Amino acid sequence: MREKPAGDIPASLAEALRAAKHVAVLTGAGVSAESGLPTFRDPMTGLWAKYRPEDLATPEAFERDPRLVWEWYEWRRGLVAGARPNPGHLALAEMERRVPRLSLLTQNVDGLHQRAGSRNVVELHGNITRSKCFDREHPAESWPETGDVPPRCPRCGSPLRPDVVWFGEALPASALAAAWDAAERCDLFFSIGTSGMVQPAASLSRQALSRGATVAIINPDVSNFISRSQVLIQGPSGRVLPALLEKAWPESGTIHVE
Ligand code: BV8
Repeated sequence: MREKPAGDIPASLAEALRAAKHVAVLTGAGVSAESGLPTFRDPMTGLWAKYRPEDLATPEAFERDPRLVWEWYEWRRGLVAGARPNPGHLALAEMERRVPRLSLLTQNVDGLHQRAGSRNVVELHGNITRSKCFDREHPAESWPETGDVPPRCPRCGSPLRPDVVWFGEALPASALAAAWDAAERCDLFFSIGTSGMVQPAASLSRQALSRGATVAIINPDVSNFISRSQVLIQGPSGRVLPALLEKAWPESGTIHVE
């Protein structure tokens, strides 16, 4: 296991980034932690303290109590609206501008990568700021305020839900195909801010490794990534990623990601 404290970026990784033809990056909730958004590992607080995300983020939970699930997402949408991209998001957008090709595969549903300027973003689990109806998946950008909670689909009247992938639901086929393709073709794969617990996203780094890519893990907690074949960098992505860019492109001076 090659564990590196934050800020101590292996020169070999910086060189691999400079030389990379196709970089794939898998991000998880940890990348948005420094934007103030709770991760799934964080205990839920306040009104939601007695619930576990995996118990609310399911079609069964919505069918059982649509109001509760809709209100949980409304609370989260409020947090997302008040959040801003952090230096980790901005560094990934800068990285995309510096390498020939970068595929950003995110498990996050907060849209902060796009707001940071990343362009080639694959949303594996959807996006919390979009809504659709439960029965027919009609996209809904606006709806009449009738007092219904959840509101009703303007086209078919079925209850609206967030446009995210719940546990037990299939990922969007095009997103999953793009993610597998990136994992197979990339020469450098980063897994950043994810506990690697949720499938099928968690299998992408193994796929990259099996195809001979260099795999680097960036996480303050690298304990469950014991592996001889991965580069482990222990630290918060908001600090490690800007340091990595500065090490890879020192000639560019301080890369401003504030
Ligand atoms: C599927 C959207 C099949 C919703 C999410 C039984 C039945 C069905 C399926 C299953 C089953 N058993 C298992 C499964 C598979 C299941 C699964 O993996 N379950 C887990 C719990 C075992 N997967 C699924 O159900 C998937 N679908 O399998 O479909 C299928 C096929 C055909 C037809 C029908 C079905 C769907 C999974 C997607 C679920 N939706 N999100 C919402 O957001 O509300 S998942 C959600 O949780 C997130 O998107 C994310 O992916 C996941 C949490 O993971 P992380 O992002 O890693 O976050 P986490 O909190 O875990 O970790 C944070 C990390 O950050 C930590 O490591 C921490 O150390 C680090 N960190 C903290 N601070 C920082 C940091 N890192 C860097 N910097 C910092 N500052």
